[in-house]
Amino acid sequence: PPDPLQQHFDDTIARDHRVEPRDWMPEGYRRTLVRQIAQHAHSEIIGMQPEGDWITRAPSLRRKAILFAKVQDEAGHGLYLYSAAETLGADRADLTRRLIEGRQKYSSIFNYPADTFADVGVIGWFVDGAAICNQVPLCRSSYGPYARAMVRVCKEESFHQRQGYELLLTMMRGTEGQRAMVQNAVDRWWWPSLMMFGPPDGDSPNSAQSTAWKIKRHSNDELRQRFVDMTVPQAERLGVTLPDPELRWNEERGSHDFGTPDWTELQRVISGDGPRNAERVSRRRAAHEEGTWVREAAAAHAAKQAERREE
Ligand code: FAQ
Repeated sequence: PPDPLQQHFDDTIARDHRVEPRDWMPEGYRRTLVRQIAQHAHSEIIGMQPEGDWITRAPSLRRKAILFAKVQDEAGHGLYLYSAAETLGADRADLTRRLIEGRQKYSSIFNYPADTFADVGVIGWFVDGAAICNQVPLCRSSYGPYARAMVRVCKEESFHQRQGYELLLTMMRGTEGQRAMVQNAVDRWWWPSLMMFGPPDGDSPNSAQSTAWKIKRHSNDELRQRFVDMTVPQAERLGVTLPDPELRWNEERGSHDFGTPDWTELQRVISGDGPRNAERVSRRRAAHEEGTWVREAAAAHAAKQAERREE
């Protein structure tokens, strides 16, 4: 006879209803979600570093205030996502330990350096733009707490994307040197941004199952295509060239054809050998260790409060 719990879960997925924390779920579903949500949370937190490097060097008070707010938002997204992982029984301290011991992944994109202030703009435009393409469909992901978190996160990401693009528009109206700085940042971030969507579909071991469970709603290549189609007209408006000689409009497909990212580079960066992997993780570890006293103080305070309530 069919297992009634499994049957209920299958029906929930088939009807496009949401799976909630108290519902029974297959162990593989839980494991996949913890994996993806934890990687996503780690990406937000590690992702504070490349732009965070520019907070003290922002060229004006206005740019500094914007950048500060943006980087703080990323921290908020990370904490929000760790909470979503906790609804699946994951332990936040354990997830952090896995990150700083190099046992859990975070997005490849944050292992590249932000060399100039134009990088801040390009990160907003490309990296937040790619994050939006990837995350808007996750608002309809089958797991309730993750889907709901994505709604709020996407709203903030779209502000992030606009601040980046606006920064670049301003630089493009500036000096020859500033325009060159923007083009240089575009050249360095374009291919790594395309890699954010993951390996090509034929080489994506998790896709079939995650799609069947409606965690993923579109394939890695579909979302990559959507990002390219969205970004090309923005590049034209801005007056920069995307560094891909194969990039052209395909009338028949109603989409852009584009070149192939260097997939060996993605594998290398994911496996720890990118330009900034060691620095990103060691800074995360140092911040965690320096924050020990804060966590201890907060725990002591909470214990005292609980004791008082009992009295
Ligand atoms: N980097 O079978 P698939 C942000 C791994 S946005 C590193 O295709 P899946 C906002 C993958 O985990 C960035 N690893 O896997 C922000 C898997 O390894 P595993 C974060 C990658 O899960 C902006 C293996 O390769 N966004 O933070 C990458 O079905 C600006 C095989 O791949 C998310 O995490 C990569 N690029 O699809 C913050 C979105 N690609 O776990 C600050 C949620 C693949 O089996 C500043 N995640 N891998 O050992 C997802 O949508 C999916 O997990 C994918 C990968 C699409 C990333």
